[in-house]
Amino acid sequence: MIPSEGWGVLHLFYEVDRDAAERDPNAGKRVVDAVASLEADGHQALAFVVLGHKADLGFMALGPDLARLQRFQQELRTAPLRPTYSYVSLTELSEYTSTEDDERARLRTEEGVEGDELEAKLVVWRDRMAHYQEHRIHPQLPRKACIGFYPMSKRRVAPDNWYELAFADRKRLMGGHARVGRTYAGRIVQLITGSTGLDDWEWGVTLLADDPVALKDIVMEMRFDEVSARFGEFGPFYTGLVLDPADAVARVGL
Ligand code: 76R
Repeated sequence: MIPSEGWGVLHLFYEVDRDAAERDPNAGKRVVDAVASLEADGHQALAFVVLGHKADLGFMALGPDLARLQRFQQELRTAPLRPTYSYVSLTELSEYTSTEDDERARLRTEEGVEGDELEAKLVVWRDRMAHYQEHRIHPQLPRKACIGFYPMSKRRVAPDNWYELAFADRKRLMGGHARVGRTYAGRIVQLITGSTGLDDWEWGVTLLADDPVALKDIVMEMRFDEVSARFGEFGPFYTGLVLDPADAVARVGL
């Protein structure tokens, strides 16, 4: 089941059924094999141990085929794992990304560039955007030490109903958001995946960082940004340590 645009994304959280795990010494290997076989089929997965009692173990799995992702989910169900939470989303392009006209206007007003120089800068810009968009829709998950995941929505309660704002206002507000975000380049890799109509919130936010302080800082700073301050509504937050799958299952007693 291949969506017409974007990849499927599953965030899966489990607690270990200790009694069943004791009777099933091969369970850890089956989980590790399930991850390896998913990856061999052209999908990606991150395994992580979860801090706090919301879960023991988590996986973020993504790739082109929803049926293949469901098979992975089903393979994990044969292990002594009790599901505690899950989230379903698709990678997507943003409707607020700068257009060529936006960039042309920015180059004129902010950089004072015209003519051939402007056209040359636009060629570079187009190439960078093509890469950027490709990465957004078909992300390659980097390996970072920490993962944060939470679902969120935009508020729909008057007078702060995001969906009643004009496109130009939403775009301006998202521009401010992106400016804050870009100051975290190098510290944070973010994946915003769309789940409107697919799961209980509108987006899944996945943050990857080597330093957990970066997870805390970015969310804190964004709370002061108008989009999050006025319109952000948040679900549960999960924080995990990303490990090789074999280490992750061993750490939780599988
Ligand atoms: O097109 C782009 O990706 C560039 C601009 C951009 C958009 C459109 C962007 C940049 N984001 C966009 C969309 Mn984001 N983002 C979040 C959160 O905790 C919170 O308050 C919010 C959770 C974080 C931490 C974050 C980080 N972003 C979105 C959307 C969809 C909105 C819509 O369509 O209505 C959501 C829900 C969302 C939420 N954002 C960035 C970041 C960072 C770090 C960046 C800079 C990325 C970069 O330039 O590489």
